[in-house]
Amino acid sequence: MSRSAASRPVLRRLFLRRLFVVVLTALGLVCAGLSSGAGPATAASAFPDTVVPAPVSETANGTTFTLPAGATLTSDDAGTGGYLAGILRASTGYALPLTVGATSPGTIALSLSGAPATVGAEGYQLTVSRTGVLIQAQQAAGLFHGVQTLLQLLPGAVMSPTVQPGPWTVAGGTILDYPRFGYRGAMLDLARHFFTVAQVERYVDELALYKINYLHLHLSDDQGWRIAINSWPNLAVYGGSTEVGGGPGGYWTQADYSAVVAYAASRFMTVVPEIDMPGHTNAALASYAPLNCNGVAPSLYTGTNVGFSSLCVSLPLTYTFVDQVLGELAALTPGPYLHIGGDEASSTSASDYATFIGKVEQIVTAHGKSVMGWHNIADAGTPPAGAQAQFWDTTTSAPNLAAAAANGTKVVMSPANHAYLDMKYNHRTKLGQTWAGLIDVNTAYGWDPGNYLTGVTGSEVAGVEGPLWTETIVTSADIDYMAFPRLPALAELGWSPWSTHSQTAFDARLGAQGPRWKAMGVNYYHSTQISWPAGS
Ligand code: TNX
Repeated sequence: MSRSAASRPVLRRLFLRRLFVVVLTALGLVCAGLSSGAGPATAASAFPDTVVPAPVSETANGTTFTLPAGATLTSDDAGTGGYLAGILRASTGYALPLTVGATSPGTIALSLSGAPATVGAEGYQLTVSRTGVLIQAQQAAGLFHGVQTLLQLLPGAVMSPTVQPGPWTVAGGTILDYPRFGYRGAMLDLARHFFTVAQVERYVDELALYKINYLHLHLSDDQGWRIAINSWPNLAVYGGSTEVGGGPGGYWTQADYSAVVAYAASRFMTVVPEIDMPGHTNAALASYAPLNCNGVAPSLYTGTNVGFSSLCVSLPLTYTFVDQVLGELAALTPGPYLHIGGDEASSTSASDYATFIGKVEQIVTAHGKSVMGWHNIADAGTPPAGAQAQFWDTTTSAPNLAAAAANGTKVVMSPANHAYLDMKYNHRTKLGQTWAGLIDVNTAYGWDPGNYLTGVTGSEVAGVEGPLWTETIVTSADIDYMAFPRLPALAELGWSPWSTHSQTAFDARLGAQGPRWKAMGVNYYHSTQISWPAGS
């Protein structure tokens, strides 16, 4: 018997075995598809479940793409191309030359043509083939969000600022994605503790990873005034000179503020500045005696009580003050909203409150901006057209807000017992407060912003926002600890269709962020509700 004849049965057996495996695999894929029964999402199980917020639809194609050392980048948007190149060059060590507006696509191509109309202003389509990656969008914001998804499909080490070994492999397939809500915000309180431009830009970079598109800055409160106002210089110089606990405080110049606005814009994030009124105004009242009804300036305040201060509603100077402050802020702010606060005005009578809020709303409108305020502004009647009211309470009903919503006011959802990033995770959490409850990941994720408040329908909801009040928050490490991992939970509620909502699937996707935060040096809370990959 020749050697080849002897090996023939072996070959046949091998062939049959391989055929068997192929058939089984195909059957498995079909069954997975049938059992999930959800159209394009059926192949999602074959895509690694690592993306937060969950995309609208994913279809795996069974191939993989590995970034070669000689890869090139092309982008129709210079800023977003440069952003991606910066991250990839740092961690891969590859040259990754970037061409802006090239006619033929690079290995990774960001293109403003050919995206399906369904992606809208912020969505994108991402296609990973064996040879490259194509992100298509209608607008640059969509390219930026597609880039975030691509980064989350790559190994977590891609977020490292230093060169890592790779390989840089991505599962092949197509993702089609766009947001459920147009407003996906995060708020930082600069008043209780002061934060520098660099600290806020760091937070902006972290928020951008989760497709947050509004940055709300709480710029004034009882304990500090944080933005220079040329017509009222003592506000910043004196009113900004301390903070909770009596530290030195600080303030931003107008150039500082503009730098943050521009930096946020480079991450497709719109700044919403807040001047909280008529309560939460001790720093302003301390800076200018004539703003007080009795003409006497109170002392600066470094405690954490709320509800003791009020602008003087009957004083004409109050409205000159508001007009000049909001006028300067409006001129510095390209975004559509000025946030006028309006919360916890317990030292202002109900009728004074209504008078004051009504006048301030007109001032905002006169400066060409739309009103945003805490939901209490609805107690003063329906705000002007284009307004947004931000729900912050722990109830599920707010009748005046529902009435305003029925009259056209949009609602931003920040229920304190789910969305407040300054609540403790559990009783052992050193930072934070407990008045709205303890909020671990499951509580942060377990609610539906579009179906939460009695009498407020999904179409009346503009979106979500995670406020981070800073009575107990002092450093960037503190910010990280309170925002991560809860902020991504809120970001997913704001972006992903409710049909993708699943605590178990979310927990797995969230766990996949651990190695990214580790690579970036984000000081996140290792919630015991999540199984974090070893070493993260
Ligand atoms: C309530 S909720 C506040 C803030 C505090 C926060 C602390 C709201 C609109 N106002 O003044 O900083 O609680 O959690």
